[in-house]
Amino acid sequence: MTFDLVIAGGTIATAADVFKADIGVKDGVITALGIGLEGAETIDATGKYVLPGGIDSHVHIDQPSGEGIVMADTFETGTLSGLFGGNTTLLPFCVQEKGKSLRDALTAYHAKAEGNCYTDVSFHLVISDPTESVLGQELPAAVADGYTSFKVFMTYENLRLNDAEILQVMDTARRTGALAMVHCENEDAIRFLIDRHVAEGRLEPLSHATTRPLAVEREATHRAITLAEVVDVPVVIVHVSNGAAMEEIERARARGMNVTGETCPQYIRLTEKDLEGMNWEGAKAVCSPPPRTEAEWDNIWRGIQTGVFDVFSSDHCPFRYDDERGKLNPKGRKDFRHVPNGIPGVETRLPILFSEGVSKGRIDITRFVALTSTNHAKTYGLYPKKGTIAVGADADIVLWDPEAETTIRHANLHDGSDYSPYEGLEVKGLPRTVILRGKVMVKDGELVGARGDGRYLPRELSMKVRRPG
Ligand code: DUC
Ligand code: ZN
Ligand code: ZN
Ligand code: ZN
Repeated sequence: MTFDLVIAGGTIATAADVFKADIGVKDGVITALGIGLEGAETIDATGKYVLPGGIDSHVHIDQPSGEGIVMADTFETGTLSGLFGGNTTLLPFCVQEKGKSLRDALTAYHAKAEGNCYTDVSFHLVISDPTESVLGQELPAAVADGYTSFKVFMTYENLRLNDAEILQVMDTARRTGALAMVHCENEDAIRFLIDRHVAEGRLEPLSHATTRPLAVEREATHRAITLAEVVDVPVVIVHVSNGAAMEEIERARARGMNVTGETCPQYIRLTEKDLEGMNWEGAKAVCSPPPRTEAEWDNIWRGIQTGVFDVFSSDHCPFRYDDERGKLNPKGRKDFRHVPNGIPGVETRLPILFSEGVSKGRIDITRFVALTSTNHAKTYGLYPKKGTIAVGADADIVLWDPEAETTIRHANLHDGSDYSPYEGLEVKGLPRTVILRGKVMVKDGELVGARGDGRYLPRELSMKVRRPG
C-alpha cells in the first residue's frame, strides 16, 4: 500500500512511549506505524520529535466581554495562533448570556467559527442562567449533540452561580454524563476586598491580585469539590494557580473523589510583581486567578510532576493593551476594576512547558505529551481519535525541534493581541511543522494551510465519566 503521506525517520513520542518509526497516513488517518514506509509525499523528521498535535482545552475566542470591550481574537486569528503554537485542536467556551438560551449561544458561536478555523475546534458551554428549561431540556439535548462539558463560575457578577445553582447544574451533569468545570474564586470575599481597596484609593493593576488572594481561590476550590462530592459527580478544577488550592485536589483524591486538575503557563512563569510597573504596564498580566509568587511556581511544578495536574492549558483570553477597546479602555486606564481579565497564550503554551519542563529536566517527553494533548482528549471525549499517535487516530501531528531556540516576541506571534506577557522569555524547543488530519498546515515555520481547513468536532462523553459496560 502506498500512503498519501509518510513522516519518516523521526522519534515518535506519545503519553506512554518513545520510539523510532515512520508514520503512514491515508485519507487523513494514521494507517500504519512501521519502518521503510513509502508515500506519495514524504516528510523527513530526522532529529525531530514527532508528537500528537497539541490540544488546548481552555481558550476564549471572540467572547462577548461587556463594557464595549472586544476580545482580540476572532476564530481566524485565534486558531492561526494556536496552529503556529503546535496545536491542532482548540476547545473555546461558548457562553450562555443571562436571559438567553443555550441554542442562541451555540448558533452565535458556530456562525463565528464556521469556515474560519485553522485548527479543529469544539465548544464547552458556560452556564450562566440555569433555568428549569436549561437544566431539564436544553442542557441534556446539548450533551446528546456532543457538547459534553460545561463550565460554571463562582465569581463575576453576570456569570456567577450560587451554591444551590451549582448543585443543580452538577446534578444535570450527573444525569447526562457531561463533565462540569468550575472557576473557583469566592465572589463575596473579592467584593469585600475590592471595597476596601477602593476606599483606600488603591486602583492600580496590582490591586487586581491583592483583591483575589490565595485564600479566595482555596476556599472556593474546597467548596466546588465539596459540592461535587455531595452530588457524587466528577469535576474539573480549572486554572489552579497555587499550592493550597492544589492540595484541596490532592485531599479529595485521597478520599476517592474523581477530580481533574488544570494549570496554565502563567502560574509557572508570571508573578504578582508583573502587575506592577510604570504606565499601567501591569495591566498586561491581569488574569484570574492572578499570577502568584516564585514559591508557588515550585508548588505548581510539584503538581505537574506528580500528576495532580492532568491538563496544562493556556487559558488564552486575549485583549489588546494599547487599544481603547482593550486593557487600557478609558475606564481601565484609571481603575483596575475595569481592566478585562485575561492574557494571550495559545501560541506560547507548548514552547513554555517544553522549555521549562523538558529542556530543563523537570518532566520527560511522555509527560509533556500527556499534559498538552493526550489528557485533554481523554478528559473531553476526543480520545483516541485525537491526542495520540496510533493506527486509526486522526493524523494530527507536530514535528518538534527540541534544539531550536528563540526569544518570545509578540511581533513573531499570530494572535490578534498587541503584546505577549512573556515578551523576552527565552525558550528552547519549538514546533516546526504542523499537520492536521493529514494536511500539512505549517511547514518549517511557514503557513501552507488555509482558513477553513479546521472542522467542528462533536464530542463523546469524557473518559472520566464513562463507566465500563
Ligand atoms: N477565567 C477564565 O477562565 N479565563 C479568563 C478569565 C477568567 O476569569
Ligand atoms: Zn475561569
Ligand atoms: Zn479544605
Ligand atoms: Zn479561561
